[in-house]
Amino acid sequence: MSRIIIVSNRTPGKGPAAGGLAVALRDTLAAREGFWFGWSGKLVDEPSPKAKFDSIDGLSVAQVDLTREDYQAYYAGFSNSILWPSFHLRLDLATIEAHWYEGYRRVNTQFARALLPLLKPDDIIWVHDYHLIPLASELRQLGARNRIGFYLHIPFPTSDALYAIPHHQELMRDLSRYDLVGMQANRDVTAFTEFAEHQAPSTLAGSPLKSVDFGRTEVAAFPIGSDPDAFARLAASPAAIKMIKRMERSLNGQQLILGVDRLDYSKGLPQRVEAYEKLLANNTRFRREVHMLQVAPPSRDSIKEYKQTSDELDAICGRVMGRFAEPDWQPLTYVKRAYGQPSLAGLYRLARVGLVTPLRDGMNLVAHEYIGAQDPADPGVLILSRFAGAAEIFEDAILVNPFDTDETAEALRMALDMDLPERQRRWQRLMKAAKKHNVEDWSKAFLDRLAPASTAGTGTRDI
Ligand code: ADQ
Repeated sequence: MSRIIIVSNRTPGKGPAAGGLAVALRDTLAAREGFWFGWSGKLVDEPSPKAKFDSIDGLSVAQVDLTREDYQAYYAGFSNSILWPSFHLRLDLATIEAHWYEGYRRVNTQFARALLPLLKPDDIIWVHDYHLIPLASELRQLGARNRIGFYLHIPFPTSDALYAIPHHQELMRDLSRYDLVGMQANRDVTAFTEFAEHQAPSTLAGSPLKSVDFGRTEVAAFPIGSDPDAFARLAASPAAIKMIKRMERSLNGQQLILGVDRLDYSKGLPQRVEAYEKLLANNTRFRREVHMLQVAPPSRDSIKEYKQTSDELDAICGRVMGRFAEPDWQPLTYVKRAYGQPSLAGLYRLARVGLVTPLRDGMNLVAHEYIGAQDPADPGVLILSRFAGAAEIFEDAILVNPFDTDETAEALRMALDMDLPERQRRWQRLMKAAKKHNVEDWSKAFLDRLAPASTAGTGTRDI
């Protein structure tokens, strides 16, 4: 069987990981031969031309270091200040600096040069996410003939947003150098196809690219999932039970509304707290009866837009506290730290409402995990944004437009008032869907499509 080489911006680190990618892929690699390639997390003065092998929690990883300058341009700059906001349709939060693109390509070239000598001819390469769109182009230029697949964990933008990205034509050509491009949802494949079929003239003056040939690249939706049975087991583990007991003591009979996210402007956190504020303002009967817990560890905090979101969230949480808190009742708790999966599973199980309301999200694994952790005898209710990829899978959640805080407030009221038979009916269907879209089948489906047994390792692709 061919080896699998996973490539992502960062290799996984030790201990609990707050990123969806690491959580999802660690298990895939544990089952196949191969290694995980990516940035070590170290910043150095001179870029390392060769990768260093290491073993992290039994996983074989090959790592390169980045220079500070490249990190700024490639990671904080082009990837997270241009691609991330644009792909999430937040052009208002994008910052464009022309020189970042050179850094983005330089790091992709560095990755390709360091990876190439480690490859065997029949290795299957699976590249992850927007940081590494040019990697197949770079590897093919160096002569690699392996099957190479790309998976985009975030949404694919509409054509308008794509046109706003500097060098978008080259990026699309880069995508066409993959054998398989996987997306989270049908919505993303539709957006991609629209661009590929219509390809309006380049907005880049003087671009040599007039069109991109996607003839040999297959593009399809492979919705990612979690391991819902594992979350069910975790929710009954000693660490989860400890967390549940602690929380039950402090809740003292109040119903828990729970949000768990990386602190990111795509997650719609200020809107979410505002919806909760409206619930309390419009329904006095819920005061003292409910409590909202938002867990949101900071991420990418060197980027100014993330700091702004954090400040905005601090302000709105303070406002809700000031407006509704009483000496013996706090309407909400906002925790800025990461928890291990067992503790998270305990929180999920205890929560009467899982509030997952991103403004736009590739999938959203928290929705999957929340469903997995519920008690079948007394399940909670999932409120889910229509703009998460998960909405294509979880039709039995209460689906909301997260920009409409009145609608989300009403969904909260409905969820809190929902009777047990209705909660059970909805949860059973949600759990069935979560099991159908589990992470193991996701990676198997992608790899089977990338390298069907009959073609694996034949290196048939032109370069
Ligand atoms: P993320 O934007 O990171 O992932 P998400 O899918 O919700 O979003 O994954 C978050 C993961 O981090 C979950 O597994 C969750 O348990 C964990 N996590 C979040 N907050 C945590 C906390 N406080 N403590 C501990 N763990 C925490 C990107 C895309 C998503 C896509 C995933 C996977 O943006 O749309 O679903 O990749 O493809």
